Amino acid sequence: EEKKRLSYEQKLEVAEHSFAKKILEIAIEKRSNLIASADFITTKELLDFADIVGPHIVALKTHIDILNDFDADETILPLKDLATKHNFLLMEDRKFADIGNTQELQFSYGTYKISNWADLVTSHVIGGSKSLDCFMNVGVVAILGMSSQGTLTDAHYREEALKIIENHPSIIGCVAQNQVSDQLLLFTPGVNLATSGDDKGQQYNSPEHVIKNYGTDFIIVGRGIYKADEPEQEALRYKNEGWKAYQDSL
Ligand code: 5FU
Repeated sequence: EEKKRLSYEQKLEVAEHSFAKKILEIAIEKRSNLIASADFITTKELLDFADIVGPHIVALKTHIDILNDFDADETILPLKDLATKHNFLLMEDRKFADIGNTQELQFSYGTYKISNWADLVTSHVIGGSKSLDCFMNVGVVAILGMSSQGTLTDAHYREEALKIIENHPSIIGCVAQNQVSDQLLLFTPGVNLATSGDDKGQQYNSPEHVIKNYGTDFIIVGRGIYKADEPEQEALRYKNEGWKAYQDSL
């Protein structure tokens, strides 16, 4: 028996965090629950991709530290312009995992100055609740469970992690491969229509599987889209599959 879920409109009514509201509003407006992961090593590829898939996504997920040619003016300024042009959020998948003081430094200083441009950041909660207090003016998406084979995020870890996640005001939701409570937004990576995994431990499910079985709010698709021959067409395919599964599960 598939779980009946809250609609994006219902989640919007109870959402408290401004970035939770923002991503829900974009989902409703675009009729999309798709986040594209843009795991490119050059700025040109990143920007070209963002412009092509931008109309179809609610957020673009980056690993900004894998760019070979990162430059605040050449990378971030045009990326922010594209986010405004196409109305999507910027989600930096930094996966913070340190003490609060260090995370505060990693969030605002160094090469990437994430706090200047990211709307959402991912963070582990392994450092405990107070380690997350440094994330101001950003929506935190906490890592509850990972998609990779052999991950240590087992049931006991997740139970303890949820106590932090459900009680921290900066956390808008979590990354997980399982159902969570209605007040959290659920982001699920490890989504691919063509294959069941890679040779480095990644494990995939279909958009329909995660949305109907876990109640996923936002699917995160990387290689399924950016490695496709026609990324825009493939983005549309995932967007349509994701939206249909969402509507079916209401
Ligand atoms: F937290 C996680 C996780 O549990 N699994 C993931 O795959 C994050 N990810 C990210 O989603 C990962 O770092 C990639 O950026 C992306 C998945 O990419 P793929 O090409 O669709 O496998």
